[in-house]
Amino acid sequence: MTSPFYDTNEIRAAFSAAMSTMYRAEVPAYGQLINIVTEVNDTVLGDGTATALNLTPQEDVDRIAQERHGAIRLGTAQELAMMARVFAVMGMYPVGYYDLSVASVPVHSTAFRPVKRADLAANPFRVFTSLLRLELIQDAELREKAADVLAQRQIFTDKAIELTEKSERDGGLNKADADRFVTEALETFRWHSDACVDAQTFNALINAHRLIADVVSFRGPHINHLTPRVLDIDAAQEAMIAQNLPAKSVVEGPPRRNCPILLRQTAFKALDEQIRFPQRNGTSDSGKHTARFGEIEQRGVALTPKGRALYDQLLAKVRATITPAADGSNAAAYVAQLEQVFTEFPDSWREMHDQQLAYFKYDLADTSSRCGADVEIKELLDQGVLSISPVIYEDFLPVSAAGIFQSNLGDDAQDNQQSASSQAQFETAMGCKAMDEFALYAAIQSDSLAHCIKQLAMD
Ligand code: OOG
Ligand code: NI
Repeated sequence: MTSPFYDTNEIRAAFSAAMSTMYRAEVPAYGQLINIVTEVNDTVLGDGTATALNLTPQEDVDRIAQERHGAIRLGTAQELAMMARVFAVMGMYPVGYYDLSVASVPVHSTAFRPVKRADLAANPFRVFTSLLRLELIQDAELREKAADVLAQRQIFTDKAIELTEKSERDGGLNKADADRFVTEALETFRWHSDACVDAQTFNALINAHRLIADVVSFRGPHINHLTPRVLDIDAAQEAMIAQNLPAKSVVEGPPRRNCPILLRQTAFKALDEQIRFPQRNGTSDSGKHTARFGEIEQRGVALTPKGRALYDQLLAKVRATITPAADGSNAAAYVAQLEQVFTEFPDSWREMHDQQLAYFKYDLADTSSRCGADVEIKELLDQGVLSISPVIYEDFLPVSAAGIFQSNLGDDAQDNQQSASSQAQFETAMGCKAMDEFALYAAIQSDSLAHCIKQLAMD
């Protein structure tokens, strides 16, 4: 029997496409970035360099042109809880927990994304979603004012809420409702140039922390960037610079490698945008805000806890000797140090596999082979019976995210002392638990192996 409901993967794909169209119209430089990425990806896929990446054609390659992530920052627990329900309608669930207070950014975050292999292959759209920690505003009066402003806003349309409830009640939405849902949900992410606080409050919030002003001063959590996936981020970075986009001075994450790991990211800096403040006599003051930027990323293999520990250890070792200066003055020295230190991280798929540093999908390369269940996997790989391809990393990196936040808050971002938050507090606010990313990757790996073993054992 076919389902009466529209596929959640289709809803997510439609939403992601609608968001891209909206953002392209709002931030023209994003369109420029998409063109750069498309060109670089076409080159890489066309000239054979992609072979080394060992991508799975029906999964990684097919989805690449539509692939992107976005980010929003929410103000209250209620907003986060409702947002989780809205994302669930599109088959997106919270994965992972990121405490950004370690980088003096007063938020904690999760990423909403599809979790199953087939759903990721259909469309991997993700939204990095942060919740403001208002308790970090030290001035009690300003803190109350901010809480009041947030309490008065409704970031979801009535229809978006109604359709979310309908989907929860019925177990899905039909095509017409799904189309309407996408249009209504999009409203939450739209940019509003009219601030909902006066200029004086805005400036007080900016002084407390630029991020607090960004969250509290507007009617909704405007999408602050949308990030396409590129297969060669260094080529894309060069093209950005050549086209005068204000690119960040270094690429965040691991160095360039033959076999990419985790996530490398770069961005162009936030744009100055004209905003208007309401005044009592009905006129308005104008001002400026920097909120929205463009970002690109190159994704590599997902690491196991062991691989991730090695990555964290090597990155910490680099950063103990040199951290990238905001003005880019030591960029070359930083990259040299990064490359040197990361020579310790094996750079072949097979080594990473054998040392259990990363997750892989197994495929039956020789479908005529048969064998018992007791054969070693390494032996089957050596014999060419099995082949491996990387499970792509679908999540984010806290040090990189902090770098992205900071480069877009202005280089004068305050260095406040902040108390650490906790995943439990975040989950209480959200009303559900965040899934463990490692468990999801491990399941993709073991399912693919089980599938191969079953075929091998068949007579
Ligand atoms: C989110 C920054 C994090 C990433 O790619 O690491 C992020 C934000 O600025 O709201 O998107
Ligand atoms: Ni991002």
